[in-house]
Amino acid sequence: MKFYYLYLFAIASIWNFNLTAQRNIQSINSAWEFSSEKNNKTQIISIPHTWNAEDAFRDGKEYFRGKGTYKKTIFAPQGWKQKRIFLKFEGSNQITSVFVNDDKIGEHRGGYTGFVFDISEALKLSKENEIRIQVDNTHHTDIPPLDADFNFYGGIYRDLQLIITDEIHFELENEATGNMLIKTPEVSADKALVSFKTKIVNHSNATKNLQVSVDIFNPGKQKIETLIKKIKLSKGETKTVDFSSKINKPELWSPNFPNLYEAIAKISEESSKKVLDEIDSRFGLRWFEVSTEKGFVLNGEPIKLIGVNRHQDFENLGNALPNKLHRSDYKAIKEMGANVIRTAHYPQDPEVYKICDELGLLVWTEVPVINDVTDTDAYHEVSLKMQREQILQFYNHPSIVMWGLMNEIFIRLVFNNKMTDEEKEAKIQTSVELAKKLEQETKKLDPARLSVMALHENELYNESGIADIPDVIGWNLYFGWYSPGLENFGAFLDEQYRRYPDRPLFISEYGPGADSRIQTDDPKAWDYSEAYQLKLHKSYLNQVQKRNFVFGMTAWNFADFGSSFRQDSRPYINQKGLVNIDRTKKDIYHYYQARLLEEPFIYIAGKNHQKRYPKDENDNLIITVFSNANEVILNVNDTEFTSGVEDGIAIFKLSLPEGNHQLVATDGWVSHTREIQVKFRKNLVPEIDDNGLLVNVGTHVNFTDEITGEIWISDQKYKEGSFGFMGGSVYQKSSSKFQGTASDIQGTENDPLYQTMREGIKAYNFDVEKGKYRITLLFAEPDFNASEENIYNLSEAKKKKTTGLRSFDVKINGETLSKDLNLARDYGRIQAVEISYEVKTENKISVEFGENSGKALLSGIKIEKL
Ligand code: GCB
Repeated sequence: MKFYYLYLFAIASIWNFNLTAQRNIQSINSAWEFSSEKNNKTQIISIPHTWNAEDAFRDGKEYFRGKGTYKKTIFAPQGWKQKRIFLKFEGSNQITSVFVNDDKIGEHRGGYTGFVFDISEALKLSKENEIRIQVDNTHHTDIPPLDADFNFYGGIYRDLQLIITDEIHFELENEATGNMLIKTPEVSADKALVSFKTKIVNHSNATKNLQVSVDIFNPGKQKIETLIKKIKLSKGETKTVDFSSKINKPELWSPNFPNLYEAIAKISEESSKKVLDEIDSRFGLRWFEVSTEKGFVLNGEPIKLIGVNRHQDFENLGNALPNKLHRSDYKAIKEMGANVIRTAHYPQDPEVYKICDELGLLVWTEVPVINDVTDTDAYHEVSLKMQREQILQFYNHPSIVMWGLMNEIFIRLVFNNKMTDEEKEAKIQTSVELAKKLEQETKKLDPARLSVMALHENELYNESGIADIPDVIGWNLYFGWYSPGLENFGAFLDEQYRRYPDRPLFISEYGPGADSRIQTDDPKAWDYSEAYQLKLHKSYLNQVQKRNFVFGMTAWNFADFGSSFRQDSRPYINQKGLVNIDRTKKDIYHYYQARLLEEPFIYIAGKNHQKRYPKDENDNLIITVFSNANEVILNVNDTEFTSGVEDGIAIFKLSLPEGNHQLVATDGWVSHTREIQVKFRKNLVPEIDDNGLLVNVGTHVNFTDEITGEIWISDQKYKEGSFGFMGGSVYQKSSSKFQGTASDIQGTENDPLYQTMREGIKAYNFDVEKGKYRITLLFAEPDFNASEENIYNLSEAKKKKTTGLRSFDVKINGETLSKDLNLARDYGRIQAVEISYEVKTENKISVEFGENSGKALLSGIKIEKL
């Protein structure tokens, strides 16, 4: 037994020796005691962590913004005596203060970049030390973002590391957090000039003779050069050590060939050659330019940039994601065929830039200066610091081609009718000033990449001169959504080009909200159907493809994301994603594959539209196939149909009998299969059973209840022998939005079912046969202007006036079953109300609505045979 212990000890010391030769980087994510101002009961949590993963989706705007405290003790061994100990944060939102044994070590402002604290002096050796980290995500007028359409989840939401170095080490404490800067001032197919800048620190008590070296490895991992310098470093001194190298016939980096070189820098004792510290970084060699004539040109080849924005949050996790999920998002983006991404409105996890380098995705990354600016030196300073941190920390990534300065900085101002003209002018001035400073800082640190700014559709950006500041402009354009007319998109671009012929343009955002539960073959703006999402994206892609002066586009957004004040068809979620917040794919994701992938691709749209309800055998149903071939064959129950493909879409209009059908689409190379079920509307009433017939009243879309799997089919007008409404009109809060009301309907997950309705309805009829039935009526009182403050609902369309309370009677086959039903009074506004009645009939059911005051309304009706 004794021998065994000795043996272990021997292994441990050898291992220790190896570790102490270089820096020791450990994650320190596990088992923190967490409490907050809101809930001071201590919980044990692991980092990445946010305290808003649930309440931002439950409490909306009221999600908790305040202070949270993380605590743990660490034992500092005597062996750390001649070491330096650092805490490295990859990101923590948004003011982070670190205390060791109650000594405040420092504070960092800003939630999206990394930072490092040196805790060496505060640690007590051979003792337990308390590390206390206080994080505060309270709204702060001096820290961007001030306001935005995403959640500001609080907490240490990215990895945390403990780094133990020798007393002589590469500097970690500054804004670059220890990154060696690798610049490529000149790259061509023949040669690349590369420079390496490191900073070394001597924390010991003596002057040291050191050797600093950089080993360069090619993409095949072979060492191609070692650069060496001898440096004398006095005690307490920090020195910059630069190297440069020329690489002949470089293996260039591009989306198709993401070749990565690697540099490993070491500090060694000059005499013994003992390695004291080591850092490494990958880098890539590429060059690019952009112009209105040629668009974006990478390594001499024009390349249209097409991709997505990506927010960093996820279902049930908020922003606290393991790296694996960052990776899987970017893999899915690459598999979609994208070649560019925009990191939405802020720098993302360091893992993100690594994976973009590896996969070959070009990157626009920006600081969270969004919607509004505070006119204080402190606000300007934090913004500039964020940009410095972003650039210095991510400098070496060849994927990054654009540094974003700000997003839609005038949007608050334009929609603010409480500000005076002078106040607005002052706001414009401070925004322009800040943009200039950010541009200057960006160019000072990195003259080689493009600076960019995202604008919303407003002339003020041109008038104020702010659009002239960066190298290129990104327009966030929502024609066909917030502004009317898909075709107005191209017209807007042409007008900009006519006025600013030398200004390369990028479409930094576009897209409508879409909900996988909502399906139709007759899409309309704001119906949240997947079909409308397809219509809009197809139109934008076509319009951009035609225009060289538009060098790229990024759809808004890769995934649905949390936005606490939103009241779309899923409350508190912005639904413009190509995939859902849980990353299940919407049809549109596959459409991009058909448009962008080079290898054969085929996909039958309608994963969530498998049950179809044509009127009868003469009514065609539409099967949409996405493909990048010229022609597609669709096999339906062993009969073949052929269709040409236009803009990635083949449309088949089929009249199929009732029942299940297997569809197999192929282009001769690849194939895709889908099952669909057909049921004629004309048979719904005659064949009604205990599963019932469910109608989504007041709308042209079908809605699937995700919990029960039931489909509420689109509404229809009553005709003898069938079913449908009589009288009234579709309720729309805004005339251009086929959405009903945008309010979050209380007491249900099926918001869209209740949001759309028929107002002034006189009756709903079913020509059933004799029997006993249950009739269920769904209602919601919509007259509550909950969403009118939503600045993102930019449409000028006038909102309907509140019509006040309403009261009506419900009669079934002449018998009054609910008298004086007053939804607001009896149940509350925007509340899901469901009332069922059991009735017997000889041959017909007629549900009549007798208005006492105001207009009757109905959101849904279900009839079951008992
Ligand atoms: C925008 C904003 C973005 C929003 C988006 C939307 O223009 O830049 O942050 O999320 O519109 O969906 O309204």
